[in-house]
Amino acid sequence: MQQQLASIVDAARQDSVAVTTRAEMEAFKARVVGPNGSLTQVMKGLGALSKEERPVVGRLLNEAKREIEELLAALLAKVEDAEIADALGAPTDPSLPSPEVPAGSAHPLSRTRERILASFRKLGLTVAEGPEVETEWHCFDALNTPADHPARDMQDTLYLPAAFRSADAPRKGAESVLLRTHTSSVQVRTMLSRKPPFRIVAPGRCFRRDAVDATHSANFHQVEGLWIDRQVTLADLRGVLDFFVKETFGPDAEIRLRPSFFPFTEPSFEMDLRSPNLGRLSGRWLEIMGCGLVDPKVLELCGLDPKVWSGLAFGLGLERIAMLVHGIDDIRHFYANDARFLRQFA
Ligand code: FA5
Repeated sequence: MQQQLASIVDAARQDSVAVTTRAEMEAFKARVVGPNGSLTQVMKGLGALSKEERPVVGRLLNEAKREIEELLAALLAKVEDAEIADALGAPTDPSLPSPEVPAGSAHPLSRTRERILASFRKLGLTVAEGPEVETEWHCFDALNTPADHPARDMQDTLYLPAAFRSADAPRKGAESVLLRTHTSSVQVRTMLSRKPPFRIVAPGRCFRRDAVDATHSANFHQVEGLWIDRQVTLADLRGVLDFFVKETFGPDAEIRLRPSFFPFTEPSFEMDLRSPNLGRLSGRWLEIMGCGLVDPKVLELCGLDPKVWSGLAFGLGLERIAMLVHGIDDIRHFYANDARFLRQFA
C-alpha cells in the first residue's frame, strides 16, 4: 500500500509538469482526486483493511493527499500567471509610466495671459508686478482719484482691518489698506521706483464688490500697460494697441478709440475691437479696454516732471479677452474647476 501511494504521488508529480492551461489542470485534478481518481481509489479500499493496518495507511494517505494539494496549489498559481501574461500580451515593464495618466495643462487664463504678454514683449515691454493687498493711496489717490471722487464708487472694493496696514501705507494721509480694484496701482509703484524712460506690462489679480454674473466676477484679472518717455503721443497709443490686437486676433482685426473718462488719463478712451474671426461676434465693435495718455497730475504725484515726461497707459480685462478668443459665454467657467471645461484647452 505504501508502495502504491508513493507511485501515485510520483506519477502525479511527473504529470503536473505538462500542465499549462486551466483545462489541463482540471483534468489532472480529476485523474488524481476526482471520483474515479487514483488516490480516491486507494481511499475507497481503506474499509477493507484490518483494524491494525487502518491507522498506519490512513496516516500515509493523509501525507499523500497533502502532497497532491500542494501540487495543485502550485499548478493554480502557474496557470493564473500564464493567463495574466496572456491578457497583457507582450511582457510588461512595471517601471514604465502608465499610458492612462492624463497630462495636466495650463489654465485657459494662464494661456491667454502668456499670449498677451508675448505680443507686448515684441514691443519691448517688460513685466512688472505689484501687491494685491494695496494701500488706498497707490490704488486711488496717486491716480488722481481722491476720497470724494465719484470714480471710486465704480470700483467699490474690500477694505481690510487696520491690522493689515503696511509700512508705506500712511503716505499722503490715505492710510486704508484694500484689495486692489485694478492693476493701475502698478503704474504708480513703477513710476515711483524706476527712472524713465520705461515701458512695462503688469498682469495681475483684481477684486471688486461686483455682483457675479456671466461677465462679472468679484475676483478677476487685468493686464496693465504703461509707457513713459519724452513726447509720447496718441499716435503711439494707437500704434501699440493696434499691434496688440492684430497679434492676438489676427491681421484683419481693427481698433477704434472712443472718448471716455478715467481720472488718471487725459484724454481717456475706451478701445473697441472689430474682427472677422470672432464667431457670432464677428464684425461687431466690442469694448475691450480702457486707455489714454497719463494725466500730468499723476506724473506729478509720482514724482515725474510733466514738462519732461509723458506717457500712455491702458488696462484690459484678461477674462474678457479669453472669452472672446475662445468663444466662452460665461466668466464663471474659468473658476468652476470643471475638468470637462478645462480639457478643451489642453
Ligand atoms: C480700469 O480698471 C482702468 N484701471 C483701466 C485703465 C488703465 C484705463 C489704464 C486707462 C488707463 P475698468 O473699470 O473699465 O477700467 O476695467 C477694465 C477692464 O477690467 C474692463 O474692461 C473689464 O474687462 C475688466 N473688468 C472690470 N470689472 C470686472 C469684473 N467684475 N469682472 C471681470 N472683469 C472686469
